[in-house]
Formats: sequence, C-alpha cells, structure tokens
Amino acid sequence: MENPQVAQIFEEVADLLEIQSENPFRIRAYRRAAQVVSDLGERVADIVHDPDRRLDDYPGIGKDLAGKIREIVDTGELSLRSELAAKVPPGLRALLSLPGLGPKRASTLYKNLGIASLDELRKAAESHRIKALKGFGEKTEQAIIKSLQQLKQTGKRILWSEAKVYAEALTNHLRGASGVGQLEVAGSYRRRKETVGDLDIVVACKSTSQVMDRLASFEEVAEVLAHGGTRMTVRLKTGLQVDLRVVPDVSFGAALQYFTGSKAHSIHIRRRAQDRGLKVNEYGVFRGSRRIAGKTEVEVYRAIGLPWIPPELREDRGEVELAEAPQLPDLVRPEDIKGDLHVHTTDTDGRASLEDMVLAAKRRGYSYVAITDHSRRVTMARGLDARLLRQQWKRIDRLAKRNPGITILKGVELDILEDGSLDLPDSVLQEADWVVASIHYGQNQSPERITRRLLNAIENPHVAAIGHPTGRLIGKRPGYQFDLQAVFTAAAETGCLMEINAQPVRLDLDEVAIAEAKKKGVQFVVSTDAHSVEELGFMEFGINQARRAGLEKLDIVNTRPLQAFRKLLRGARPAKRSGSMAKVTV
Ligand code: DGT
Ligand code: CA
Ligand code: CA
Ligand code: ZN
Repeated sequence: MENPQVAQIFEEVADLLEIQSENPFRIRAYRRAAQVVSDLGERVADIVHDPDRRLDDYPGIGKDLAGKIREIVDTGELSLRSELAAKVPPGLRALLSLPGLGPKRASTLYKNLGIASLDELRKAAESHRIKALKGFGEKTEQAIIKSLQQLKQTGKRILWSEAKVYAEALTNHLRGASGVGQLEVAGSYRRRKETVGDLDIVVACKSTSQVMDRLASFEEVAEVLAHGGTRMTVRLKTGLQVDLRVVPDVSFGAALQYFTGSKAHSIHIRRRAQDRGLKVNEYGVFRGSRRIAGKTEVEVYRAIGLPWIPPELREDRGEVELAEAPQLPDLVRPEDIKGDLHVHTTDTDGRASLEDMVLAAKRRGYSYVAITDHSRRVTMARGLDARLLRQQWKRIDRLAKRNPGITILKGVELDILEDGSLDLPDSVLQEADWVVASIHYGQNQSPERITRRLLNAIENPHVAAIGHPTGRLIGKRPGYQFDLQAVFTAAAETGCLMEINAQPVRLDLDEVAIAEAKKKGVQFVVSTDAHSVEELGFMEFGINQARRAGLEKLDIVNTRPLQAFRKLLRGARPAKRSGSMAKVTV
C-alpha cells in the first residue's frame, strides 16, 4: 500500500461526504488527511509496520487519523469509505474527474436529472438538458462536452510526482531479483513529463524469468496483462500499467534510448542514422549486421555523431539540432537552488508555523527563503490585511534576530483583484522584500481582461514575480486564457519575473510557455508554493519543468547567492537595495 493510494481513499471519503452535503469541516478534515499522507515523504505502511514508531507522532496525524491509516494499511480498505460509497450510485464519483465539476454540481446533476455516470452526462449535455439547470447554463454545458472529449483522448494519466512513488518502489523491488544489472525507468517518466501514462522499465538481467517473476510478486500488482519472451505488462491495483523489457547487457543503452522516446525524438534519431548508412533499434546501432554501439546511451548518440541528449529535452523540439551545433543547454539542477520564494505558513492556509517553515528551509541548505502568505482577498485562507502582514513582518524581524542561519525575506502573495487593481496599497508593498502577485479570483473573465490584470501587476514596480501565471490545475482545470506574448514581453521589459510553480498539480508555467518566455528575455523563479514543511521538497518537480524547457542555472534568479539575487530584482526600487531585509549572520 503506497501513500498515494491511502491519500486517494481519504480524497474519496471527502468527495462522498461532499456529494451528500455533509459537514464542511469534516470534509476538509479528510482532504487535509489526504494531503498530509501524500506529503509525508515516507511510506505510511512502513511506519505502521514498525513497532518502534507511532503514526501519531507525525505532524498533522492525530489518534483518529492514525487509526484510519492503520485500517487501510492492514485491510486495504476503509470501512467508512465503503459505507459512504454504498449510499451513492457507483458512477457518480466519476463525474468529479471532469474539470469544473465539483461534488456540489455532481449532486445537483444527480438529483435533478438522475445522471450517475459519464455516459449519462454526455447524453444529457448533447441533448441540452444541462443548460436548463439552475447554476449551469449554455457555457457550462459546452465546457462539459469539451472536457468529456478531452478525457476520452487523454485517458487516465497520473502526475509525475505520483508516478515517482511507484517508479521508485518498483525499482527497489526489481533490484532484489538475482542477476539484475542496469535498470532504469524509461518512457515519459524519464523525460520528466508532467503526467505519465504508464511506466516503462528497461532492465539488463542474466535471467529473464527471475526478473519477470520478481515483477509478478510486487505486492501492488493486480493482474499480469501480457507475458512474452522479453516483455511483460502488468496492471497495478491503482490501474497504472507497467511495461517491463528485459534486454542483454550489450543492448541496454540502445533499449533505454529506444524506450525513453519520445516517439518524435526517436524518429528524428533514426532518420539521422539512416542518412549516415546506420540503423538504430532497441538492440543497438548497426552498420550492416555489425553492432557498433549499444551498451550505453552515450555510445548510441556518439555513433550517430551527437553528444548525449538529456531525456527531458527529447521531444523533437529542436534538441537534435542543438546537439549537432553543439549548443545543448547545461540544464539547471536541483542543487543549484539557493532559496525558495513562495512559502505559506499557518498565518494563512499553510500547515506549519512561520518558524518551522524557516527552519525547514534552512535544513534544506537554502541561504534565503521568502514568506509569502496570502493577502486579504483570499478570505478562504484568512488572507492578511496590511495590519496583520506588518505584524508578521515584525515577527520575522524578531526571528531573524534569533539568528536562524538563513535570510528571511518579508514577502506576500498579493492577489491581483478582479478589477485589475492590487490587494494591498503601494505603501505596504514598498516595505516588502519580495512580492509575488497571483490571480485567484475572476478566472472566467475574458482573455482581454485577464491580460490587462496581469499587465497591471507587472507594471507595478513592487511586484517582483507573477505567481502560477496561468492558474491551471493539471487534469482538473485548464488555465485562464490570456495573451501570453503580451505578458512575457512586458515581463521582459520591466524585469518582472515569471514563477515556475513547483506544486505537482500546477507546474505552472508549463515547459512550452517557459521556453517562449525565455525567447522573449524573461527571467524565472522556481518556487514550491509550499503549504507544509514536506512541500518544500516539491522543488524537484519545478526543476523538472525548467529542464524540459531547456533552462540553465542563470535563467533562474533563485540559483544566485543572496547579494546577486537582490541585484537582479528590478531596479525601480532603490529603497529596497538599502535593505529592509531581515539580516542574519550564518
Ligand atoms: P506515456 O506512457 O503515454 O506517458 O508516454 P511514453 O512516451 O512513455 O510512451 P509509451 O509508454 O507508449 O512508450 C515508451 C517509449 O517507447 C516511447 O516514448 C517510444 C518507445 N516506443 C514504444 N512503442 C514503440 C513503437 O512501436 N515504435 C517506436 N519507435 N517506439 C516505441
Ligand atoms: Ca510510458
Ligand atoms: Ca508503455
Ligand atoms: Zn496562489
């Protein structure tokens, strides 16, 4: 039982409670439970099975939740979930997988039109029975039809962060088979794509049957779908499929290259090989019948006259040409990051205190961290007004005096309001060390209005960065529409930074937009938007996205040491330079 499965059960409980219009506090408690479990950074099953440890010693886990987690780990099920599920038609929850259809709307659809499956939803939308419902309308009906089509096309993909849990568990498990040599998870997972369709594992092993038996014995396997001479496919209990290819050691690099893809990249590589009278396949690079490369990927690329290309770039978006030049970027690495610049605390909707977040950032080895709680408009998160924000900044000053060994930037996540104005006056903003401005409300406005709002924020010299610039939530809701080009141009001209938000469900901007912004001269900040100590670890997901966009260390301002970082903040604020920043000696 892996953490995402446990979290999924709590999410489902929350959904089921919400469909039944249960107590909102109870609903929120289960959502929080899901979040705590997925953030834990350690398998809850391991903690449960370890007699020396207690689940309720972990932050956010009380007695009640600990008992429920234990029940799930021990029985694979939560009796509360099955009781609740019995009261709701089985297909109804599937409606929630559609972007924009929350539990409230789903239950309205069920109560008024008897819709309890995606199929019934499609029929109702196509016969225009939905737009007649109170609170739905023509626009919503069209959106439903559109997302049903998208759902069909994409199938079920999981976030890279979730795939990682299974990729690592599988890798560890398979290494336990005797005779296993080189082993890698290839495919979109290795390319660090934001979502993953299935896992593709390539392994060199002396004994094919040993490694295949070992895969079949993985405790999460639900079903063996195919079992051939060198290839095996299984389905895990969560529905995730895993393809295993067993190859001879001399072919490992070629197989890894082949199964890493992408398909478009591989086609380009094969064409290039053909032009040189060579043939590339999963067994090696061949001149006639002679294998000239195959044991390592470096060898494979070298055989066709190229340096090794990082998997993140293998999408045939110009990387082969860059390799040829040779002008491949020296991609940014997680260890290049010197500070996190989007962090929440319990002062708004974070789950750890100011001090805990600061100390956790220090433990990560950062030399600075910006505290950016929500501004007042975000009432759901008890956003801070000028008075409360200044109080927090005073506490930051006091904390800094106690010498925590890290510089704390006094910041705010400033709401860009529906009318385009900013949620706090300049008189407050000018006292901040760091302002990240974001849109949370009015996301359905016309692209013109959203563009105007973003440009307004960018034009304010106190705004250092735009947070999660498109507002998308992967698999849940598309970003709001606006003129990306105009926004990037303005950002480049003013020196306003674009955030690459590392929350695995956001990864906002996406890599295509990042690359476009870079072309226009935009600089970036990669931040976690952490709401807990564990979420500071999301940095790696943001770095994945930056790498896929081809960013180098110097494209990202929070790779710089503090002094250099501050110099890069836009020049319109000389007062800032003299430093209101909470000073700390290390
Ligand atoms: P996914 O799983 O949808 O997230 O995306 P990928 O890229 O992992 O795609 P997948 O799992 O279908 O295949 C993994 C890689 O293996 C793919 O990027 C290219 C390679 N591959 C798979 N099947 C074929 C094939 O029939 N021909 C060629 N040339 N390559 C293939
Ligand atoms: Ca795959
Ligand atoms: Ca596959
Ligand atoms: Zn935000």
